[in-house]
Amino acid sequence: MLGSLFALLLTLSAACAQDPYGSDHNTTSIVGTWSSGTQKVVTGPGFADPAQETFVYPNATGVGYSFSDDGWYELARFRYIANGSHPECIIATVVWAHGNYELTDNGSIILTPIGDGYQQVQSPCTGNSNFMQNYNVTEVYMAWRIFTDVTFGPKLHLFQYDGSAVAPLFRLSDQPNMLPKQKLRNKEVTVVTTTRDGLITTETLLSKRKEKRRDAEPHVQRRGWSSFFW
Ligand SMILES: *[C@@H]1O[C@H](CO)[C@@H](O)[C@H](O)[C@H]1NC(C)=O
Ligand SMILES: *[C@@H]1O[C@H](CO)[C@@H](O)[C@H](O)[C@H]1NC(C)=O
Ligand SMILES: *[C@@H]1O[C@H](CO)[C@@H](O)[C@H](O)[C@H]1NC(C)=O
Ligand SMILES: *[C@@H]1O[C@H](CO)[C@@H](O)[C@H](O)[C@H]1NC(C)=O
Ligand SMILES: CC(=O)N[C@H]1CO[C@H](CO)[C@@H](O)[C@@H]1O
Repeated sequence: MLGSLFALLLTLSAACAQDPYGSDHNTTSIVGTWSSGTQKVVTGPGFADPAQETFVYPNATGVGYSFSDDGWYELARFRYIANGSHPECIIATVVWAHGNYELTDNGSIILTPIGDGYQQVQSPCTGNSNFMQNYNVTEVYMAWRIFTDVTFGPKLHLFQYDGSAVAPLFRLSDQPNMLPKQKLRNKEVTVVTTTRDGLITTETLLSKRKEKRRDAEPHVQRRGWSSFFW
């Protein structure tokens, strides 16, 4: 179904070079707060505290975006990456980032982070099973469309360059739910690179300090992998 939707989009964009979006698009502005699936992953203070490099884990996986009317975006994502041959080695990642977005003339959307994003990785089958990384990935989508779902209202689709679609995003609010639009984590002074068990990671000093504290105080419980399954 998404495939035919996408074919339709391509036809539309080819047909109207002047209007890369097409007439069915634009039922509403992209400005607001959007979330996929069960809509549990939402940007803003309820998800990430960049200064402390912490996350409040949502109750379900998914992705959330907010877009402001002055070109700012925020990303929140919580997902599992399956391992076919070793199901017990499923990897969980939680990501927060923000920065500037651009709606280009050819209909694509470019999300450029400002460099203070971070990611927590829970990887039960590697020696370093729970670590924090810097996350500064530019996202480019070749097209975006907003349709109106009869049940859920405005629905945002982001299309990747390989033609696949990101899970549809439902609008939670026409206002963006965002942390302050400025650098919230000083990654320059905190970066340290380490290699463990063949895994090259860029860990932050803050997360290392937390590890040390945990080692020094055995009564402080380290958040384990098992706490990520409800
Ligand atoms: C997850 O669900 C529990 C129980 O419904 C609730 O108390 C908690 O606030 C939820 N957590 C988040 C991050 O939404
Ligand atoms: C659309 O424009 C952006 C920036 O100008 C560029 O990066 C991207 O490759 C273009 N996409 C296509 C399909 O030409
Ligand atoms: C983050 O990525 C953007 C876009 O590639 C780049 O301009 C910026 O310098 C990067 N910031 C850091 C701190 O690496
Ligand atoms: C699956 O897990 C095994 C055991 O840790 C690992 O060797 C392998 O690289 C993993 N495969 C993928 C695709 O991540
Ligand atoms: C009503 C509305 O939101 N219109 C928007 C349609 O899309 C263009 C291109 O993104 C925007 O500039 C309009 O504001």
